[in-house]
Amino acid sequence: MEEDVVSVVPEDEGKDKFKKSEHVAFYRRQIQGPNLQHRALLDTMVLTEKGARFELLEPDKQTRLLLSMSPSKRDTVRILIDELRPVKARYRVPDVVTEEPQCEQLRVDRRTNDSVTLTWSSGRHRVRVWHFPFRLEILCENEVLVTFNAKSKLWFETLQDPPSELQDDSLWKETFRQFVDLKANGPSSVGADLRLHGFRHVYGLPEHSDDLQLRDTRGGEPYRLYNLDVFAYDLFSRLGLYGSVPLMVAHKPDRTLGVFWLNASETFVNVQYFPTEQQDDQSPLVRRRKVEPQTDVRWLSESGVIDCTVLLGPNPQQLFGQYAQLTGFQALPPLFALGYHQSRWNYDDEADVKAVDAGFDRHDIPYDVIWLDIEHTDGKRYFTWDPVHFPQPARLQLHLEKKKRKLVVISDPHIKLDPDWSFYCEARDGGHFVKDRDGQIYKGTCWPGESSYLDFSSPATRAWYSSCFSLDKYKGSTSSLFVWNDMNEPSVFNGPEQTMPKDAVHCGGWEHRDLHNLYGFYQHMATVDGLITRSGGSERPFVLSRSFFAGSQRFGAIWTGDNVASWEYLKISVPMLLSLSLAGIAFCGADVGGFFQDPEPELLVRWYQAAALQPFFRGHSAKMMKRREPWLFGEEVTAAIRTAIQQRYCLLPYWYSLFHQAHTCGLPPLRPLWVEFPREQNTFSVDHQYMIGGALLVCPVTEPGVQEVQVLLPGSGEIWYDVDSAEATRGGRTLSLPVTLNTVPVFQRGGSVICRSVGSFSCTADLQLLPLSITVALNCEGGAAGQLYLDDFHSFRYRDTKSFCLRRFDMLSGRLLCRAAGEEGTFDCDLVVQSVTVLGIKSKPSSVTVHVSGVKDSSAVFEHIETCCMLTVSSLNLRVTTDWEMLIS
Ligand code: NBV
Repeated sequence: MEEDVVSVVPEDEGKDKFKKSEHVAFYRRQIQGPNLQHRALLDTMVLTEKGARFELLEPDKQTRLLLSMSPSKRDTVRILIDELRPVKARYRVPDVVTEEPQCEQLRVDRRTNDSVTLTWSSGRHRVRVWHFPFRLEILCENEVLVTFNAKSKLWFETLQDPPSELQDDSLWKETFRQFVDLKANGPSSVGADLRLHGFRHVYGLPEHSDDLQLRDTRGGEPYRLYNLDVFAYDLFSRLGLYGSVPLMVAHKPDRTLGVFWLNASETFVNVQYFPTEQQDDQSPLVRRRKVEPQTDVRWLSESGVIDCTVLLGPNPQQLFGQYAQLTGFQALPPLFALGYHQSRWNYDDEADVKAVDAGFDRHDIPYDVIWLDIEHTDGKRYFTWDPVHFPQPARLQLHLEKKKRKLVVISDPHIKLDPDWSFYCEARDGGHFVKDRDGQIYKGTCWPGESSYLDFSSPATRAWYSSCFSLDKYKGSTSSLFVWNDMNEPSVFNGPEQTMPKDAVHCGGWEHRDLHNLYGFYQHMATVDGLITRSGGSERPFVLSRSFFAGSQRFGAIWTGDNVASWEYLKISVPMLLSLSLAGIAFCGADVGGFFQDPEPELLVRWYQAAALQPFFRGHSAKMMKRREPWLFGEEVTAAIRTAIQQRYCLLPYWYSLFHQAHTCGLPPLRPLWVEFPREQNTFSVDHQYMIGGALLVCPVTEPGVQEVQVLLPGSGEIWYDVDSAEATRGGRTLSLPVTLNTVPVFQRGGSVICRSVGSFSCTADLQLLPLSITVALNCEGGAAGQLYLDDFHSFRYRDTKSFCLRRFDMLSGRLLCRAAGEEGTFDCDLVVQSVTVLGIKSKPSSVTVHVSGVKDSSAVFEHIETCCMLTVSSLNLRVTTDWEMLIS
């Protein structure tokens, strides 16, 4: 198998197979091109219910554009620019924006010869359009927040009819290595710049293997958004990886805003911070001239239109809500998907799967899902089973299902060109394949050899593909089988940059160039629909995808692809996952242990510890790597991994509640510190620590042989409680914390309440059987609050019949209340609270009493440990769905 991988990543070719920005013609044209002198023709303004429209004119080239601007009730402003009179339609990204925002009526606030100022809502926000040079300013009160076209970088190549002879190579034809791209529409690129006033921190634009805060790109590569299969990707790189989300998030102490550039073609982004670091370092004299902080960003895309939405926040929570409203909320995963997943390329056969499954039980390590990679199929024909190694797949699933565990199998988008295979024939005859530029079915090579690629951009193809997951059609599948979409950038071994040629043609005649970054998004969508339909619409699906775009959060989980078993890759997984989380992709994870190469045991342990505290938690490794099930490295390692996974399971009530929050409010479970501490400037660049929800701060150990870690505990008014020792530390300082191999530095924030399950899990289904413990961490005022969300953990009944339960815990003045939070659902269950621990109680109380539904129930058993100010009330049996209160006096 090693040979296979080497042939995919040949040594001599290595990373040269990927383009740098200098190799890309449209990028060169825009960067080297002149600033164009666009004018906004103010007299052409039309106000409609949807906002305002203006014509733009660029006199040199006589380019006429139409600018539409729509402010929404949720404080977003959409700026759309297309050709005024196009010779043919340009691609507009469908299916990503879930709901056209409700528009606000604009009113003219002020008009001069040079500009017109429009206002909406209570008059707090305004938009000012300048005639010449054309600028569009977005203001809040009187402060300009964003200037569109501040540097006159607006660029719009209008479509033309092809010339009779191709002259200029780069306009109609572009060559990279041996690959020739014939551009059906000629030059078609668009671009624009935005100035973000007062901001010195921008984030987002996943996926890149880099720090969380975006870098100044002067003198280096721009951020590239172009979905590519990059095996063992380089670290600290701005080149494209498997997925793209064109959302940039900017933050300063009093405002968070977002810029969403809805374009699915190859896109570059340049970032420039002001003052520059040099200006910052200059003498006080120079500094006194005070260079106002600002960030200039420039977006450049190969085709499509300019469709740019500015999300005005103003706080991080509102920003997440605005973005989710636009592109969709995180799907609520079935609970099992939040458990631990055990994968490997490949588990060899049914006996191997059963042995690994039994190994988890034998070693008392919980897990929920075992995964099968490409070798499970009959000759890399997805939807089939290898008849020798997996002769009885349904029986295997039943075996797992008896233990409430699941099987995930891979399903890639390339379809083996095999005229004797009914699946291939159906796809071919149904017109479901992408075409080449000559109108023939496109052929490329991938795992099965010569293959064709399903055209997931076609609704008919998606519907057909979805139907292939029905239990009667997908032989050997059962309702406990779930799916993994890999190679869906798409990866084409013999294609340019190992992907599909841009001049391939999709349904509707659109070139692949127009929608490249949407390919994986659409496969993910179709697979999810397939699983939902398979269950008659009642069960929540689980699908993992490698490629993604804005909005992929609606479908399920993504992971960061082919990483490497080294400390550096463990470390970079944290900012990569934070960046994804900021861009809405909340259910994300990295291969635990590293996909390629063999981790040393210490690295493996540290990776489990970190990933147990991240949303998607899967161990995975490449075929040529040594086996690494958790029990293969001696008892010390097994024990450390067992503890990490068991602790993850105990924290599931909290994780599940956070996913419910992501599903309803758009807030990601994994958050950079600044999201919770928006005014604390020293958190703005921190990306080796993070928050899980609002309550837990995590500082994973990502270096070998560490005996002490430095943990930044933000907020001078905060109290932080070490989750292991219960020891309290004031915030606003960096703590030196001694660590052993078993320490995972986690702190609970004073003012929060967390629910955990108590006991030993074998899989997530045990959550229903185990009692809960509640940890109340008091803040300086002696208060704390938190929520718990529950439902049946697998169906859509929470949505369709409101069968859910959302509880609130409030602690104030020694009184802990358990009540319904907001809207009441209809879900009831027997889960009980067994113990309550209160952190931060200095002196021993004289009594603790419990009242259930207003009636005094009993005096409770409690213990107070003075050294760590901890009160534990035990032997309780309080139904979590019933109202109760606890009085500590
Ligand atoms: O299907 C094999 C692998 C898979 O295990 C991995 O997780 C994917 O990222 N796949 C890539 C293709 C082969 C990579 C060399």
